[in-house]
Amino acid sequence: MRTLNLGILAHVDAGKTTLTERLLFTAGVIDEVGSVDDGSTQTDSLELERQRGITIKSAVVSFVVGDVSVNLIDTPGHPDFIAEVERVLHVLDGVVLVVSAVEGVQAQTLVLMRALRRLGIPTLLFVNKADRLGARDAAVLAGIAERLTPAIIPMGSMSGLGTRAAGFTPFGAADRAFAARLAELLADHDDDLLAAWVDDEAALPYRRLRRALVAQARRGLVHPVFLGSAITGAGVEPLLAGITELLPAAQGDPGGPVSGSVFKVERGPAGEKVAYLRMFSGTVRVRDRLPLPRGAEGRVTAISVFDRGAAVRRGAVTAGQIAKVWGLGAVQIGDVVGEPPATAAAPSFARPSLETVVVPRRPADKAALQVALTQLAEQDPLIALRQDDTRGELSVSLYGEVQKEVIQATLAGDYGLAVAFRETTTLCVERPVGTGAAAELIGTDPNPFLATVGLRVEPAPAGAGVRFRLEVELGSMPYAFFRAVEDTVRETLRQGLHGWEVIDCTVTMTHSGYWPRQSHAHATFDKSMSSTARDFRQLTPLVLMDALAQAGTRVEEPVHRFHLEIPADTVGPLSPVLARVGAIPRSTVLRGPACLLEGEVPAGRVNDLERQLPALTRGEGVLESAFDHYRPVRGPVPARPRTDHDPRDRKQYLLRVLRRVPGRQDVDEGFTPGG
Ligand SMILES: Nc1nc2c(ncn2[C@@H]2O[C@H](COP(=O)(O)OP(=O)(O)OP(=O)(O)O)[C@@H](O)[C@H]2O)c(=O)[nH]1
Ligand SMILES: [Mg+2]
Repeated sequence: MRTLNLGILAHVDAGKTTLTERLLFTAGVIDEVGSVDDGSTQTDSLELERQRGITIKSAVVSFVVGDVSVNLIDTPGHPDFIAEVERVLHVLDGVVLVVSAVEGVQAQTLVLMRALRRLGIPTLLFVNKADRLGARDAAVLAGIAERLTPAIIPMGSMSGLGTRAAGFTPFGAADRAFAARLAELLADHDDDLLAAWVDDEAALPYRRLRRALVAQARRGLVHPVFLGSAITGAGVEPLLAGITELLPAAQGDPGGPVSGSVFKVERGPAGEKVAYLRMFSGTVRVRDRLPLPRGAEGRVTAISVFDRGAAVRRGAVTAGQIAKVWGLGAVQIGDVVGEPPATAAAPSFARPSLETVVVPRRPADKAALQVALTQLAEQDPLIALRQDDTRGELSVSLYGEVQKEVIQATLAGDYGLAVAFRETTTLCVERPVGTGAAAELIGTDPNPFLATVGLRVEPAPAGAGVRFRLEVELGSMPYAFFRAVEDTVRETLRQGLHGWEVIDCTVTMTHSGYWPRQSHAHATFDKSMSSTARDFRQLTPLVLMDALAQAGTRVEEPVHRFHLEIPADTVGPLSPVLARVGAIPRSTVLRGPACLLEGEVPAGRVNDLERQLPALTRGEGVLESAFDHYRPVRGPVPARPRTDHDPRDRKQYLLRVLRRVPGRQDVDEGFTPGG
């Protein structure tokens, strides 16, 4: 039996969870279709999801159609939870991207499709809600072709649009127009087909076209579109058939080396960690010891493989499958188990652009809050828990206000902690503007550490992230020392010259050196003469911040692209508000009584605009926005307080790190940094 790991993606409220329910029903896994509005679906199982009627966490269910075992991952559509989508993208073999027939393509649909195309993930589209009043087919298909991708092919036609009787009829061999559209689309990537088509269009057999469609859809080159309704079930059977026919099965050799990826971590009833592992190659068995990143290891105590609707206890999980795995205490989301999978997990979406301080309502809860937030950060690393030891504050990164409410409700519901938030602030970033280099040599004043580290910092292209390179021989030092330098570089760059995270830069190690352990011939191990990884960890921040200060950085703020639809007569009163929140309209189009405005707005002001919109537009204004880029901050450069001593204040920094070294707790303010 083949396995297909399928993601359901869409903008918020498009009907992903309802469609998931309908697919499970159609495949015979459940006898009754649950409802989001009653809180009775399979995948919105969290208390909070049921209360709010939105998906917050990705959830896995499975079913079998024909000879394919499908693991379906239902994802949240709200932009505040995009991190959940990010984490599942690289474990998917294929995707159904849902678009509402009423609302059409939305900003979030664009964001998702862009990522899917960049990663080359085979994607079918499903135009949902065909039963709802106001459902359109031609206009929505035109919107998809224009805004998402021209490489689409509608797989059937609708009747009774906008009514409960809406029905979908798949095209077949007898539809000449369908065959002609297929030939035209598929010939783009298939020269033989093009030649045959040019030769004699009418003689091209439908079977040949269908074969080419399957091949190209499975490679993500073309995107078949189905239409229907998750509520009434119209079009869902053809979609299900399309999922097995047009999407590729998981590849991978069960006998190969172990390679897997952890895309979700949750806590079981007893607080134990449960890792969701997608296997790309090899087999993992109960009682296996698994190497994890960060030098950690875990011993598998139980495995549940997703199969025919549920996760069932098994002795092993093998290439292509998804399982819940117990026993990996040190596991974190995004961890690679064994060999790294072929598909690199570079981030696909923007990082959070907001930040807020979390304050316990009862001061005595501070320690408990820290434990709770640490656990939440395990499940969602992008909330990037930040502990400011100097001020005794805890802050988290956020995508938006809904995520903030969810964190608050989770802390109250799961941990019994009442919290308040300080004002939400914008998370800026720092980008190096030039090149800087610095080095400290071993045994040379004023370097008090037994290590030589030289680093050069250079700007990298937007979106490149932080890259670490070596200009010294890898064999020149024990690998653990290089590892210590690289890890510390990444850690140090979380707080740049102005306290913001440094992005998009290349750090090159230009000098390295160490003193080896004293050999047995001379004496026993003497710490004062032998380098350790700690020397490298402590020296690296000094060198890196020196180099960074030379390079210089620019503080940039996140900017959203917005799409605003308002009654034309409200443009006047709205304009000054747009100006006040720093929005810059780039285009204005009148469409009947409506006005469409597009432009840029600072991420930190989107919420402001959202709040004022209803009153200014009689409740008719619709705002969509999504992260677009970072732009240099205008006016005074905002600084973010550091959570530790700045390595540029060399003396304070050395005092702090040296006091942690056994035997040196006595160093006082009077010492000289060279000593
Ligand atoms: N009329 C109609 N309503 C639908 C259809 N599909 C979903 N809905 C309704 O649309 C609303 C949102 O549906 P969900 O299935 O929760 O949408 P979702 O995409 O999972 O939403 P998030 O996970 O929060 O992003 C619910 O009220 C559903 O009942 C459909 O085909 N027709
Ligand atoms: Mg949902």
